[in-house]
Amino acid sequence: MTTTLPSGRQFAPDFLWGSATASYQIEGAAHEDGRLPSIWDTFSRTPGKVLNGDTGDVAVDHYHRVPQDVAIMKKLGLQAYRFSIAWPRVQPTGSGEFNKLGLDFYVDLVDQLLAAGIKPVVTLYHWDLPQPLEDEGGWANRETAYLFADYARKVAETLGDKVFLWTTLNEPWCSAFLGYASGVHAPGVMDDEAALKAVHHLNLAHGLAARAIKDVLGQDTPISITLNTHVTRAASDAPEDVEAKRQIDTIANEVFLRPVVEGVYPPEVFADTAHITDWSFVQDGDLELIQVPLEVLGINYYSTGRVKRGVAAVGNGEPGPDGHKSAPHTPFVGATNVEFLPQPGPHTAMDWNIEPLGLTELLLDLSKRYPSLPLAITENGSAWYDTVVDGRVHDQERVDYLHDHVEAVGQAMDAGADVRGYFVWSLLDNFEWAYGYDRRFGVVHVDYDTQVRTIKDSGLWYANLVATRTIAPSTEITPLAD
Ligand code: GCO
Repeated sequence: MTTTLPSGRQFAPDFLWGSATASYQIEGAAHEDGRLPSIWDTFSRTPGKVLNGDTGDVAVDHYHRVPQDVAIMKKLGLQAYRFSIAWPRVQPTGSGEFNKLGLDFYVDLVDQLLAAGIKPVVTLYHWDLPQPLEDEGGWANRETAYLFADYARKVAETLGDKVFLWTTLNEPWCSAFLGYASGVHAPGVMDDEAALKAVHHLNLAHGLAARAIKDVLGQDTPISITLNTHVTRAASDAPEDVEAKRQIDTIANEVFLRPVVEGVYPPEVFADTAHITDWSFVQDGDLELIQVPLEVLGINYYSTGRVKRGVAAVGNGEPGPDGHKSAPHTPFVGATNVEFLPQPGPHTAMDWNIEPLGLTELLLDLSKRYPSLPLAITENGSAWYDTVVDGRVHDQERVDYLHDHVEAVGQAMDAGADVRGYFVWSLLDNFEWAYGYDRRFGVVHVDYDTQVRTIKDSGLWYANLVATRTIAPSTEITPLAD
């Protein structure tokens, strides 16, 4: 891939540059200092669920390498670092007793970040639900939302106002639909009604946790949520293709956006899913609880989709016509006769297409809908098969990808989008969920045998962007100042 967008753009000094990670993907120490299993510990130990049988037992051993990893962030000049708190490390069973060693780990991490001049951006839930809660139904059980708020309250009491921004949930769409509908993520359930209950209880958890944090730290405490808002286009203007897009937008985006920002569910979702549930699990007053003013809406963006009315590519988990492993159930619950089409153009190692201007389109759509709601790119990046050669990683495709997507953000801002920051996914190569360690997203390479970190060319390029606030050509890799 080469770059398709111009270089040279300069960003304002107050635009925030960071990187993002998640607890289960990087920490390791899965059985240490009181941490108990999450649904991802269980899922990754279930044969056939994760490529090569990989687990997060060790990951990239961040739990034991915080000083080293914070030093790398400082070397890259990062202004902020988005990380998640492992609920089963802080409150091992998900309810009752809290674990001081677990809380202390995050107090220390935050203190080290602040000492390095790096703003801590905390995600309270990035998919590692304590297993005992799943044993009681997990996100399909309303009680989990209340327990999440109790956990959020404790973390807020512990970390206090050292946290720059609180993010309640990361990608509730993945938690609900990959976890409870297609089953390709933990907990691996395939039950459409459970998935829709999970949608609602995750939304409720967001609202209850946001209120708990504000109750502890003050009503002006900055709260956010991170959504992987899908960018899906209709294959044609034919009404049936436009309807296919509408169905995907409803179940992938609107069932989170509308309640969180507007306090309502999209009415279409009730008709789309009437054959699955009557939504009686939504109780009076829930939507008022869910709608809490957001400081910023976090957006994770990677690629785009294209749909037409056709035959949904689901099956028995065997490879589908395009060679992809078809999910036994579609995560797009309620969407009928929607077929995802192969996307043209270059693709990453995740087989995701590369379309930077899809990010521009998304940011402009959201800023037009919600003009007074600031946005932040809380994840953007690409996976490639990187190798270390003579102490360097020449990941040109990743540099090209970052170059174009950062420019795409700038173009949205030129057109009026209020974007406050950009977090590259990811700081370190890490456990990529069902793909295990096979796919590398880091701007820093990790040798999984030795845990040696090597800053990739993409990390050097990103560090120069942060330092100069200017998009250099992707062929210009500037060594770090000593
Ligand atoms: C997500 C998660 C990350 C992933 C990244 C690449 O967006 O799915 O937030 O944990 O690792 O996006 O898939």
